[in-house]
Amino acid sequence: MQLYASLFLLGLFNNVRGVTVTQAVPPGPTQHITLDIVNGPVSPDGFTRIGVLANGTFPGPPLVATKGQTLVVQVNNKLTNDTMRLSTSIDFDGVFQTSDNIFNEGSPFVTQCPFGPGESYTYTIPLDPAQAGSFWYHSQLSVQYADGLRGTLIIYDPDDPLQDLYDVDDASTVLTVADWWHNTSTSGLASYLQTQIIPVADDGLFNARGRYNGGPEVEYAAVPVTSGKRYRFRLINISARSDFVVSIDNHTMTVIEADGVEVHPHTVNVLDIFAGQRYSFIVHANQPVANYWINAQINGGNPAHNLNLNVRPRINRAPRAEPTTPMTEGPTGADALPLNEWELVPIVPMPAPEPDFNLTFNTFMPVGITEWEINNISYISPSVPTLVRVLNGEIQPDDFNVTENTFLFPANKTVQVTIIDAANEGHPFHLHGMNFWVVKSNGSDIINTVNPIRRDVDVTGTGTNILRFRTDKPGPWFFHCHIFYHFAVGLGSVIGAGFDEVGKIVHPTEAWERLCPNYDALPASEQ
Ligand SMILES: *[C@@H]1O[C@H](CO)[C@@H](O)[C@H](O)[C@H]1NC(C)=O
Ligand SMILES: *[C@@H]1O[C@H](CO)[C@@H](O)[C@H](O)[C@H]1NC(C)=O
Ligand SMILES: *[C@@H]1O[C@H](CO)[C@@H](O)[C@H](O)[C@H]1NC(C)=O
Ligand SMILES: *[C@@H]1O[C@H](CO)[C@@H](O)[C@H](O)[C@H]1NC(C)=O
Ligand SMILES: *[C@@H]1O[C@H](CO)[C@@H](O)[C@H](O)[C@H]1NC(C)=O
Ligand SMILES: *[C@@H]1O[C@H](CO)[C@@H](O)[C@H](O)[C@H]1NC(C)=O
Ligand SMILES: *[C@@H]1O[C@H](CO)[C@@H](O)[C@H](O)[C@H]1NC(C)=O
Ligand SMILES: *[C@@H]1O[C@H](CO)[C@@H](O)[C@H](O)[C@H]1NC(C)=O
Ligand SMILES: *[C@@H]1O[C@H](CO)[C@@H](O)[C@H](O)[C@H]1NC(C)=O
Ligand SMILES: *[C@@H]1O[C@H](CO)[C@@H](O)[C@H](O)[C@H]1NC(C)=O
Ligand SMILES: [Cu+2]
Repeated sequence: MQLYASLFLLGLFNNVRGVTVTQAVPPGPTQHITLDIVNGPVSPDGFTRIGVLANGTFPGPPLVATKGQTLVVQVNNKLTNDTMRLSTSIDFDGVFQTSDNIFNEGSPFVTQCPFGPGESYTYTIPLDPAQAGSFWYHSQLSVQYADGLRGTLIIYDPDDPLQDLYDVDDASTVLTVADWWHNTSTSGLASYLQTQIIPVADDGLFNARGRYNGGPEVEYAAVPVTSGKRYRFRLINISARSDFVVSIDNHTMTVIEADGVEVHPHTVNVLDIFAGQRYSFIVHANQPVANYWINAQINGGNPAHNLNLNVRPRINRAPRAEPTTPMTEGPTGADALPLNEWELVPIVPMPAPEPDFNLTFNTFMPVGITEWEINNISYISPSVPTLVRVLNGEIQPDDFNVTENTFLFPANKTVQVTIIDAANEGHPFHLHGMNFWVVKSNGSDIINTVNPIRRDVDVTGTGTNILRFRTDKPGPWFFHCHIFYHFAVGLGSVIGAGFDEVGKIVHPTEAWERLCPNYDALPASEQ
C-alpha cells in the first residue's frame, strides 16, 4: 500500500467532516470486466517466483461494484506454464447467485467444466439487489489459487445503514491477509499426498507484502490514516491454508460486517479470521500521531517454521517508519477482547427457520492416508459436472456415486447440518451461492435461532457447529472446507437443492455447453 497515493486520494476528495470518502465504482446497471489469467513473475516477499495471476498481479485487480449491478466478467485463459494447472475456473466467493444462474457459479465438476489455455469464458453475475459487503474471487480448480489467482471484490451500498459510523471506505481500506508459497501448488499437493502434511507457507502476506526467514527486509505494507477520522477497514482472508490473529496496537476494532452481513457495532481488540472469511471493522484514528503495528500472527503449519514470519504492517500518519515499539502478538490473556462469532447480531434480523431435514457431517482423516472424509466418504469430483447430469434428467440419489457426497433435498426446505470436527482442525466450511444461519458456533454452547449471524464461511472445532440453510435455489451447491489442501483431498460435499426444478429454471448458454466438450478434448497436461 502506497502511503503517498492514499494521502493523495484523501486530498483529492477534499474530505470534509461528515462526508464519507468512498471508492468510485463504474456507473450503470452493467459493468464489463476483463481478467487475463497469465503466468508471470511475482515477488511479494522479495523472492521472485512464477505465479498464476489475474492480469499479472498478486492479488489480481481489485474489483468494485455497486449493489444490484450486473457483472459481466470475461476471463481469458492465457496460461502457458505446465508446471502449474493450465486450466482454470473462477468462483466469486460469497456472492449470492440468482436461482437461474447457478451455471455461472464457477465450481469445477459441480457447476461447470474448467476451461483450458487459449479459451475464454464470460461469467455474467447479476448481483443480488440486497447484497453488499466484502467478497473475493479465486480459482476454484484444485489448489491453483495458492499460486496467486485471488483478488478482492467489494460490493458497495450507497445507502449503507451504518455509513454514519465511518468517514473513509475506499481502496486504501481494503486489507488482505494471505499465505504464500515459493513452490508451485502442484508440487505442494504432491508433497501433501505423500506426507499427510500441508506444505508450510513460506510466509504470510499483509496487503501482498511479507518477509520470509532469511529473505530480504521487504518494506511492510503501511496503512495511512489521518488523525480524528474513522476508517472502515475490510479485512479479507484470501488464505489457502493459514489463519491469522489480527490486532492493531493501541486501537480497538469495531466489527460491523461478517461475510457480507452487517452487524450491530461490536468492539474487540483481536480477531481470528479464517480462510475465506471477511470482516469490516471501524478503527478510529484517535491515538497520538505515531506508527502502530498491525499484528497478524499466522497460524497453521509448523509453528517453529513460522516463528518470525508474522506479518507486520503499520498504521500511521506519521512520517513513514517502522514503529519504535516492540513487535508483539497482540493482546492476550486478560487484555484480550476477542471476537466471538456468536456475539455478532445482524442489523437486518432474520430468524433461523425450523429444519425440515437434519444432516450430520463427521469430518475425519484416517491415519496414514492423505484423505479427508465426511461420514467416511472422501469427495471425488465426477468427470461430468453434477449440473450437466441434473440437466440431463439424472436427479435420483442413485444417479450419484457415493464419492460425490451429494445430498438431495426438495426445493424450498430448511436443512440443518451439524458438523463434528473431533480433531479440532478448524475447517472453514463454505457454502456456495447463499448464506447459512450459524445456529451454534464452535466455542459456545448457545443455540441461537432468533437472529444468529448469517455468513458463508464458518470455522469448525471440537465444540461442534450447527448451521441451517434453505434449498430455495435449485441446483448443486458446493459445500466444502476452504482450506484448499483439505478440499483437494476430499473435504467437500454437494447440496442438491430441488433437482426436479433445475430443468425448468436453469437455462445455460451455448458457451457454457461447450465447456465440457472442450475440456474433455484437452490433453491431460493442459487440464
Ligand atoms: C485486465 O487487463 C486487461 C488487458 O490489459 C484490461 O483490459 C482490463 O481492464 C484489466 N482488468 C482490470 C479489472 O483491471
Ligand atoms: C514455469 O514455472 C516454474 C515454476 O514456478 C518455473 O520454475 C519456470 O521457470 C517457469 N517457466 C517459464 C518458461 O517461465
Ligand atoms: C519444489 O517442487 C519441486 C517439484 O516438485 C521439488 O522437486 C522441490 O523439492 C520443491 N522445493 C521445495 C523447497 O520444497
Ligand atoms: C486466514 O485463514 C486461515 C485458514 O483458516 C487462517 O489460518 C489464518 O489465521 C486466517 N487469517 C487471519 C488474518 O485470520
Ligand atoms: C501504546 O500503548 C502503550 C501502553 O499503554 C504505551 O506504552 C505506548 O506508548 C502506546 N504507543 C504509542 C505509539 O503511543
Ligand atoms: C432435527 O434436529 C432437531 C434437534 O437439533 C430436532 O428438534 C428436529 O426435530 C429434527 N428435525 C428433523 C426433521 O429430523
Ligand atoms: C467410519 O470410520 C470410523 C473411523 O475409522 C469408524 O469407527 C466407523 O465405524 C466408520 N463408520 C462407518 C459407518 O463405516
Ligand atoms: C465410485 O465410488 C466408489 C466407492 O464406492 C469408488 O471406488 C469409485 O472410484 C467411484 N467412482 C468414481 C468415478 O468416482
Ligand atoms: C419454491 O419457491 C419459489 C418462490 O416462492 C416458487 O416459485 C417455487 O414454485 C417453489 N417451488 C416448489 C417446488 O415449491
Ligand atoms: C472450538 O471450540 C472449542 C471449545 O468448545 C475450543 O477448545 C477449540 O479450540 C475451538 N476450535 C477452533 C478451531 O477454534
Ligand atoms: Cu479443512
